[in-house]
Amino acid sequence: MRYAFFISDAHLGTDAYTPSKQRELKLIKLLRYIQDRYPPKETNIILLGDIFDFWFEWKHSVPAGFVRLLGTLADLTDSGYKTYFLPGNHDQWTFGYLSEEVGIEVVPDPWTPELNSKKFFISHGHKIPPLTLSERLINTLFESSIARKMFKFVHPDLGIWIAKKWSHTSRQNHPDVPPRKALEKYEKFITQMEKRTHYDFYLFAHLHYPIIKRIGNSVYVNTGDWLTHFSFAIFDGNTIKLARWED
Ligand SMILES: [Mn+2]
Repeated sequence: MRYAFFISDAHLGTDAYTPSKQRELKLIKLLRYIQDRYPPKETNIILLGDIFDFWFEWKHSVPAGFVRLLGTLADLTDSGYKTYFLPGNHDQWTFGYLSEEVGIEVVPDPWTPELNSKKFFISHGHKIPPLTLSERLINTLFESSIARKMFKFVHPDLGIWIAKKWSHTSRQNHPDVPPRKALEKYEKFITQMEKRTHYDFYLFAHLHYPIIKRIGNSVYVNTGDWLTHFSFAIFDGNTIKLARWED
């Protein structure tokens, strides 16, 4: 496996910034670009979380929309591209639909694969310590299997309405300026981690701010977002670069 593309934080389903449909079509252009130029057997597509502003799978129902993206991803997986989905804090409720229907492999957070003999530490970022008490409570609630079971009993129309209310509040916490404190927190985390285990590349999302920076012998990358930056990271088998989709 030689190439990898890292994409995050499209928050599809919200029309904040650029309308969702426009951003979805732009994302599909990137996926078609990959399909046209990169060989399936050697290319990974890694979705690093919050691709959807809200995703939840009921037993016989999934949120309406995103058919073009899901169809394109299914086409990619059918033609041999390895596609991974690392859930973010907005779309961690996938219980088999994305893997069985779309062919995407759902991976845990953090995920530490080896690609072309390089070691990767990949995380959405919302669980990187230290966390405030409210962050810890919300992470525990969202990961709770009892809460998930209970939410399945909520009618999808009501459930998605509640989720959108929450998501709106949550997005107000994402400023458009460099989130300096959070970036520093991730850097500290990397420095601590490197004392125990070495990873060549640390990939994070969640902050909606693209960044690439050398820390000691590692490279720290934040993929940015598909809301305003339309940024993504490319691993060419050896090094990693940030890029921006322009059109
Ligand atoms: Mn997030």
